[in-house]
Amino acid sequence: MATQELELSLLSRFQGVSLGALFGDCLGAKFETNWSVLPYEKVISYYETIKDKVAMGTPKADSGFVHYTDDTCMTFDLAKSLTKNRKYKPQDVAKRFTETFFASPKERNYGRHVAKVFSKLKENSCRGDVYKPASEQFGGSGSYGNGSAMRVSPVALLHHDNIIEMLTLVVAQSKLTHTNPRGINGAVLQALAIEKAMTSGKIDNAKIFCQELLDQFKEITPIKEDMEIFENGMSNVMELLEKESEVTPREIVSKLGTGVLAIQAVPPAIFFFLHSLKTNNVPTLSTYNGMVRTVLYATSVSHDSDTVACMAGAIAGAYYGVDSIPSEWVTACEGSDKAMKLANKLYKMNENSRKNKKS
Ligand code: F2R
Ligand code: MG
Ligand code: MG
Repeated sequence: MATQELELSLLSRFQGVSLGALFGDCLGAKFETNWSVLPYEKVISYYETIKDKVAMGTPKADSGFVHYTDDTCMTFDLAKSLTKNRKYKPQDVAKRFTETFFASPKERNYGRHVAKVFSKLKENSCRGDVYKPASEQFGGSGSYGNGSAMRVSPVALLHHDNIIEMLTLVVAQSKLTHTNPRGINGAVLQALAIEKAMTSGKIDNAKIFCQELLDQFKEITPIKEDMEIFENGMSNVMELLEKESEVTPREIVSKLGTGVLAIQAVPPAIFFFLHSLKTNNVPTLSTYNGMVRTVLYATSVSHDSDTVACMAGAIAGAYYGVDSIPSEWVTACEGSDKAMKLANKLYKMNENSRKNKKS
């Protein structure tokens, strides 16, 4: 990795998280409904076509023509609520989630069951106990889908450098839609992965990064039920990382999942980021930088391509910074201006709280 990548400003990393998540969601969205491993060439061809379209100025790309999905809708809603209110207001987040869902219930491809949460919230005008509808999902066991992990990046940014506050908010915002411990812990692990990538210098050993992340997760997560499932998932990530370039897409899918559940999505996102650190681990992708390798890799191999690429993109953005995202793709993605503005606001808020902590 080039030296400049090790000397990134914190602001570049914040913007990288926000735009990396958006880039992953927008690129992966095209293939989400395929639910199969795709040849790398198919995803590369789509990626290059979009770049060419922007370079040629067609179609008009001012507001973005590659559309985002529920992953970004919910990320924006959460980020907007946190930045506007300057604190977590559950009723306001619930209201934003619900209003955005009902503005386009089909087009953004929300999870099949989470719609019930929004309907119940709407019935009560997002007043009273806004956590109740989520707690009633799946006969009271709550959702363990990947939906609370896919939107968690603003929380990692707001509370960068303050893990306790970060995890308190990760858990609270998860419970608005996902109350099952596996759903919540997916979000905890994703937030910790973003923070670790953001605070890392050059990562020389992917397995050590993974082991340290798992150790921190086990020690610090406030949700102690069903931990083994994530321990197993992360152990499988480490096993695959040991194999270096030999690992096949089919092995990844059978060992890790890459699907709609939190346990099938967060460990794979971490794997795609870590396995892409070395330029030649996936030879077909070796002409691209680390950020692009990560997102193309996650998109090609994942069943839930938009969501795993969104999460992998956020982690990669924390590590490589915003300049690693191709400018044509920033232009092409719907919402890139908004993602940038929200990252800047979260950066300011975080900077202020770090200053206040010191004084
Ligand atoms: N779901 C999609 N895309 C597919 C398009 C669906 C289409 N609208 C359709 O109706 O066919 N994309 C988005 O959903 C994922 C995030 O989902 P989220 O927010 O976690 O939703 P949900 O509904 O809570 O959970 C998803 C599925 O997980 C299974 N599941 C969860 N908890 C369960 C439990 N306790 N017991 C059994 N199953 C459980 C269910 O199959 C849920 O449907 C992202 O991919 C996002 O992009
Ligand atoms: Mg989606
Ligand atoms: Mg998805």
